[in-house]
Amino acid sequence: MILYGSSFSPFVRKVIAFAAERGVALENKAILLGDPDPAFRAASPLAKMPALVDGDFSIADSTAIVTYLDGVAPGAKLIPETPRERATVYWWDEFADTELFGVGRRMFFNRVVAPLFQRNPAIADAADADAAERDDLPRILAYLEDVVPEPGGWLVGSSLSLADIAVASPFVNFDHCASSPWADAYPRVAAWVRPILARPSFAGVVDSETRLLAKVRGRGAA
Ligand SMILES: N[C@@H](CCC(=O)N[C@@H](CS)C(=O)NCC(=O)O)C(=O)O
Repeated sequence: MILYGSSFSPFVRKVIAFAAERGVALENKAILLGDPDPAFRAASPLAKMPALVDGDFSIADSTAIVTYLDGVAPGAKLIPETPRERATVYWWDEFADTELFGVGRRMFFNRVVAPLFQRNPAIADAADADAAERDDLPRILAYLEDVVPEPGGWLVGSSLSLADIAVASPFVNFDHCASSPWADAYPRVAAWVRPILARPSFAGVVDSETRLLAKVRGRGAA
């Protein structure tokens, strides 16, 4: 299977980690935002990453992709079957894709993507990144601080699920670009999310992102 996208996108990283947890081998074809690659465009009608191609089947949207992977891969599922657990997993997935991503996008785009990857500081709105971190991130992290399980616990049920993977993924972007370490102010969130990001399914991809970012920062642009 081919996965189009850059792992710097929390949506793409979510799919990569999910596939690794489910033992699905993906060939990751790195693309840029709005990439003109015809194969990517054919798989992603809205030109958003990620998109997946599996033989003659293609599908875009991270949630649609992980739902497909969970269905086709043998072994224990990461999206539960029971109505309440399944609904709750999708609620967390939506929380990650909207609330966490919404704030993270303003920080990561303006501090990393525009100035460093796109070499276009003119479109980087530093004030908006600061406002997102100062005014909006605390509300979301304070909510999580109240509801995350004890370290070693899971957001839904008694084992790892899509919920944990989806909510953990945007934290990598916060780590890449937050001006003050969020973990100091939200210790329960940190104690829950750190072990998830240390799992092999996340660790490899996070490490390669961190190394690439250090290189790009070292030379001032991509
Ligand atoms: N709901 C989609 C969102 C995907 C998305 O917004 N991806 C961003 C990158 S983080 C993108 O490709 N944006 C390009 C654009 O909006 O043109 C998903 O879960 O995959």
